[in-house]
Amino acid sequence: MELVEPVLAGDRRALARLLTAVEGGAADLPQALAALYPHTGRAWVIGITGAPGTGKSSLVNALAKAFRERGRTIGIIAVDPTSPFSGGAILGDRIRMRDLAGDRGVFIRSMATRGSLGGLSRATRDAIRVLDAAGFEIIFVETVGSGQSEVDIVRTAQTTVVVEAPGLGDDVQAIKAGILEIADVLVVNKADRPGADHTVRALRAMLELGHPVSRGPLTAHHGRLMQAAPADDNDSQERLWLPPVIETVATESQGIDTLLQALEAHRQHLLQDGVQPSRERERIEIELLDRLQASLLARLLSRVPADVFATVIEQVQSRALDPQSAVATLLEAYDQVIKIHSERAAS
Ligand SMILES: Nc1nc2c(ncn2[C@@H]2O[C@H](COP(=O)(O)OP(=O)(O)O)[C@@H](O)[C@H]2O)c(=O)[nH]1
Ligand SMILES: [Mg+2]
Repeated sequence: MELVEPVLAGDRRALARLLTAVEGGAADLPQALAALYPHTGRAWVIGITGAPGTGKSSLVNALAKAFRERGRTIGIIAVDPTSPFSGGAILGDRIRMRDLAGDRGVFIRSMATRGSLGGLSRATRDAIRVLDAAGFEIIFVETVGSGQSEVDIVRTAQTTVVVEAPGLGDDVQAIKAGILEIADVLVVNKADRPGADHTVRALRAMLELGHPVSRGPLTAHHGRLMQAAPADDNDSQERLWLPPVIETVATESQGIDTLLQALEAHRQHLLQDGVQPSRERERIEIELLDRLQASLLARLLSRVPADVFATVIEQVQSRALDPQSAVATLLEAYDQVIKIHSERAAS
């Protein structure tokens, strides 16, 4: 793909075109991504997740400005699976991020889902890599934290921020979605609204439940990075990180400096405490399993005749076959096709 060289050279139009290819799929995309891959792995990927309206876009805007003032270049990917065809939400994000418009050190991209959410998480990973290869130092990924697929997308990040806001009907929205476990930093945004203190207390209580204090010689001061006592053995790499809870008013840039410091502290934790390599290895494993699953399924469906699949569905519906046996039948059908293929090839 002729876009690879210009993207590496920082050409923004080539970058935009390549990201469009990532979203829509292009025949020579795999080769382009393969060519870019050796140039990736330098960016710091920060995931921002939370319920709609908590202020994620506003926070990304404020954080991006603050990091720009410190000379860092910023890529922003806003993932919104709820608006499949570039609806108003995406336009809203663009407008809210107008403060950053015209700054060549910032690149903003909205991604909407074309196909499945699984496809979206693959496209998001690829988009992150493209921005990484293009040289952006910090990449924000904003996602709506409402389900497993969004959690999967967020897992791509090195540092994950979970955003809450008071007065959204539920005390603490993140608990429902089960994303509290993956939070490295918790933000209670809209701290100018009534009930913010209550939300902060609820989150700290949840964290206390989730973090066994018996894990080390630590005192339970939440909202603060806890340094584990110097380890006697060198192999006790993973020091305990307790997610701080930070109050912000994104629209007024209040609390943004504190949040930025917490993010930097987490980055240091990843780099200095030897956490990064094992985390990355985990992410790669998850990604490979994810891609393998999709590829194997696509391969199987391309080989098993559609009428065989239809027959099996009917059999399950008529109770002649249970679902797990149906899967076994389909796998056998696939093995048969492969066997016939290889016998033909051999003769
Ligand atoms: N009062 C108040 N409003 C905010 C704050 N942050 C964001 N908002 C507003 O809340 C709405 C949703 O913000 P947005 O950033 O789009 O949320 P997102 O859906 O999570 O990305 C917008 O109207 C923002 O102006 C805040 O700290 N305080
Ligand atoms: Mg948003």
